[in-house]
Amino acid sequence: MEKELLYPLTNKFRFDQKLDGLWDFKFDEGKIGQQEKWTLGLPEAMQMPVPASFNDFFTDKDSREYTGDFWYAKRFFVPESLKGQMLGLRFGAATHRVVVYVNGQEIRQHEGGFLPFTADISVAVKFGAENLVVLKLNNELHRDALPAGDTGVLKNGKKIAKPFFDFYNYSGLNRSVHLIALPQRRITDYTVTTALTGTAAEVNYTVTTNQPTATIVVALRDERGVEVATAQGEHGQMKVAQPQLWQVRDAYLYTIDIQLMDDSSQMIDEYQDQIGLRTIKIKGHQILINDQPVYLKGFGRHEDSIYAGRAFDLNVEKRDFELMKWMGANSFRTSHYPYDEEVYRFADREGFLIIDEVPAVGFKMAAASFLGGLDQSFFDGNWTQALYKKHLDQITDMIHRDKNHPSVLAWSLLNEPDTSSQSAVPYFEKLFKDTKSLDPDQRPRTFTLNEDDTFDTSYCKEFPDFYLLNRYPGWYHKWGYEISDGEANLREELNKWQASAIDKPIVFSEYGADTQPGLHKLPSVMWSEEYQIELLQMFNRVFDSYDFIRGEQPWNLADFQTVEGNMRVNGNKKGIFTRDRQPKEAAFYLRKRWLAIHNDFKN
Ligand code: CKX
Repeated sequence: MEKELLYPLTNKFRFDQKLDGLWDFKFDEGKIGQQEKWTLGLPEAMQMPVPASFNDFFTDKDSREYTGDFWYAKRFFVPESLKGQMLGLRFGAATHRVVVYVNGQEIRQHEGGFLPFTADISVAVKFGAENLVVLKLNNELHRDALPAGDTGVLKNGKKIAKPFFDFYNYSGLNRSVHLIALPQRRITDYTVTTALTGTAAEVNYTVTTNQPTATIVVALRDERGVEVATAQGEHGQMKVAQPQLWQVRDAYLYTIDIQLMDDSSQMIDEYQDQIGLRTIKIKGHQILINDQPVYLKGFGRHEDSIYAGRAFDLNVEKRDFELMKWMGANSFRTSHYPYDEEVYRFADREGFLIIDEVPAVGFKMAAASFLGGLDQSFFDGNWTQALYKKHLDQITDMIHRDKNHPSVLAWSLLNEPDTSSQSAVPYFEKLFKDTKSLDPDQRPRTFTLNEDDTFDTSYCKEFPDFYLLNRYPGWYHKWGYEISDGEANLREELNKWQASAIDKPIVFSEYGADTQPGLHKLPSVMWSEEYQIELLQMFNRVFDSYDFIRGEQPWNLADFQTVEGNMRVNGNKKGIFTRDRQPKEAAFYLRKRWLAIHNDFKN
């Protein structure tokens, strides 16, 4: 059960109940919890909402910045009627590592704060009775963990998170916790891929179960509920004549219904999901969806909002989708970690393309310069072996979790790693080799190239199937009145890509200017609303001059929280929208551009 990541649902065979709400919560600065038997309940606990990051609720800084161990606990009732089922607790995310105890018994450990995991609690659970789940979390940052950073200690003994990345280390149970019950004999996973043949679509599927002798029956139904294809067996193909394809911003979803039958043809499990029929290819410098070229317009985003930090909030998500639709966007990157599963379900429904990113961020010592600069190659460090294992684990889980979403266009395996030294090459060689066959849909794999990793300096240009460039002329260099030199330098680099033998698309996955909403200046000055527009105009001029640029995703959809620093005024202000999701002037400019650019722009 612990490797199963199917999204929970309730039906005749399966049970899903969210345990969201108020949980007990306690910091454990002195690391006394274990010894004082907090595994049996938290003494004098405070109340903490779940899902939420704990940080921004507090009014004192020691609590907000707390780094170390902290505990959550909740009592929950397990009905007698679930007896005989496999009982589990499924955590959407726990930052960054956790030990799970049920009724005092240790059940499992997990590391990785942005992906779900299930604890099989069958051995400890009491039926028809109240149970207690206690969690010991830890939010420290390390160089051999994702996302990468250090944990420092102040002279007063308090720990401090020192991220090598530019988003706040929001911590806690940021996503829902589910109590699930599954049949003992069950479907454990499924995969679908699509091939297009003339006017038909072939849906190739694989179903895995823990019952090798059971019969698997699969059906596909259209949006009216009409059955369009069926098949039997653990692998197979369903042919859909005249399919309604999943198209960018024009989604169509079929329901896949998987049934498991025992020897006497009795149904023993059923799983249903929504899938889209579409293909993805990279051909020359084109990104093709259903063999049609698509130009990406969208954003780098964050899961970030006031009060609850990095918590998944359906309301914020709904607003973000409405904003993206209003802007004329068709895509986004889950910078810099896999998002809550509901995000992908939204995107499936709305026809958005997702570049799905693993939290391999901060793999660059210079990124620590936000905090004081450590100039050595990240991949020369003695931590890379331990890190690699966690990195591969998290890519594996991300692909396992998200592989059936029609919205997922590509896998971003790292953000802004240091690739301008030879020592990165073995790590990348291994990473791209080990991840090659993880996705049955063989989606393109990529990573973002930071400013310092240019056409001339990056040693890892051979690896991605297409390129994501993060570039900041006009902001981090050649800023203000010098922006014209920034444009010239950018063109110089792009001319080199163009003149090279490389024939792959480039998507600009980050560029932007921090902007204080309401600050106006004529002529413009950095931080003003006018300057943000001028910077976007400069980039757009450049994008429109090169055919191989096949997408633009400015940084960021909305302002977001970061660590404190002399480069940040209460967070990163490169949002096209404010943190409370209202437009800056740039939104109106960009909207006009994007509404005039169709999905097939440049073809
Ligand atoms: N790229 C020079 C990664 C993002 C940051 C963005 C920024 C950087 C820029 C790297 O996570 O927020 O500084 O605005």
